[in-house]
Amino acid sequence: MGKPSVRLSPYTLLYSGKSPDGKSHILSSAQYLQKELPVRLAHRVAGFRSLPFIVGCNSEIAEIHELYIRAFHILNSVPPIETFQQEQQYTRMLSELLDDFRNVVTMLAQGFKDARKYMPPGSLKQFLDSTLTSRLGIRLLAEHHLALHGDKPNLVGMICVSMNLKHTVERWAEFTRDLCQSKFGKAPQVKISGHVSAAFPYILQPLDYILPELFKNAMRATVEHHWDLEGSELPSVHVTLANNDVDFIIRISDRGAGVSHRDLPHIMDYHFTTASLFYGDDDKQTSGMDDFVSLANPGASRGPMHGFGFGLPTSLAYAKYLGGSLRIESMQGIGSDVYLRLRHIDGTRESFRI
Ligand code: ADP
Ligand code: K
Ligand code: MG
Repeated sequence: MGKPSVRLSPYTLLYSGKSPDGKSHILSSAQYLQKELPVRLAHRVAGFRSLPFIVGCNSEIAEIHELYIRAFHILNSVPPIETFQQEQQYTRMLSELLDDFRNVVTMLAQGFKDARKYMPPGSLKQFLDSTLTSRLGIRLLAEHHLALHGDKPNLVGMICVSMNLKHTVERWAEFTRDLCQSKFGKAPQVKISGHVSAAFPYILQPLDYILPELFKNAMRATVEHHWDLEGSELPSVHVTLANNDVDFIIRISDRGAGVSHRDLPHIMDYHFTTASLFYGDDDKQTSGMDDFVSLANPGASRGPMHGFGFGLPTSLAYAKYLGGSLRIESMQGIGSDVYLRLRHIDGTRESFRI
C-alpha cells in the first residue's frame, strides 16, 4: 500500500510512444502499467478505507470501493507480461476495467450527496479531489496504452501531436450550444478571438471534460439572465485564446450577470449548485426523486446543462493536476470571466506528470 506511484511526463509518453520495430514500445508500456496501476489502485483503496465508517456504508460509495478492490486484485494477479500474446490479454482486461469505472463520477456525486454531512468539508474536498484526479491519471495512462495499438495520423497514443486550440474550443462550443438549444430553446453565439491559429501537442481528454462544463455554465447564466430575449438577441459568449512558450490560456466571458457575492465563496465546492433544490441540508430537499434521476450524469459532458455542482470543482482539480489553474472573476450584475490556464507539455518550463 505504501509504494510510491511513478508519474510520467506527457513528453516521456510521447517519446516512448514509438519504436523502430513498431511494437516493442507497446510491450514496455504494458510493463509500466503492470507495475504502476496496482500501486495507484491500492492508494485509492486506502483512501476509501480511511473514510468514516458511516460514509463507507453508503451504497454507492461501498460499490465504488468494491470496484477499486476488484480492479486491484485483477491487475495485481497478472503474471509478468513478456509476450505480445500476454500483452493482448492484458489490454483486453484494461479496456473492460475502463468500462466498469465509467460511471464512477456520477456514483461519487450521488453517494456523497447524502454522506457529505458526516465529513468535515475539508476532508470531503480532499477525498474527492484525489479520487477524481487519480481516476483521470489512470484513465489517461490506460487510454494511452489502448491508443498505442491504433494508428491515427495526428496521435501518438492519446497525445495529439498538433492540437488546434481554436478547433477544440469551437467543437465544444457547438456541442454545448446544441445542448442549450434543446434545453432552453435558445443559445448564445460563441465568438473566438486572440491566438486563433495556435496549435501544439496536447492531450484532449481533460479539455473534453472542462470545456463543455465551462460553456454550460456560461450559456445557462446567459439564457437565465436574459430570459425575455430571443435567441438571436442574446449577448454572445466571448472566448479569448492566448498562447506562449510556458502555457496557454482560455478566457470565457459571458454576460450572464456574474456570480452573486453570496454564492461566490461556494461555487468551487462539490455539490454547490444554484440549479436545483438538492444542495445542502436535507430539509432543503423537498422535491421528488424524478428530478433527481433526470439530473443524471453530472460528470459527463453529455449530461444536462447542470448537475450536482461538480462542474467547477472537478475542472479546478483537473486544471491543477495538469499544472494549471481555473479562476473566475465575477462582475456582479454584468457577467463572468473564467480563466483556464494550462501548462504546455513541451514548454520551456517543466510540465505536469500524469
Ligand atoms: P452546476 O453547473 O451543476 O450548478 P458548477 O460547479 O458548474 O455546478 O457551478 C456551480 C455554480 O456556480 C452554478 O450553479 C452557478 O450558480 C455558478 N456559476 C458557475 N459559472 C457561472 C457563470 N458563468 N455565471 C454565473 N454563475 C455561474
Ligand atoms: K460547484
Ligand atoms: Mg456547471
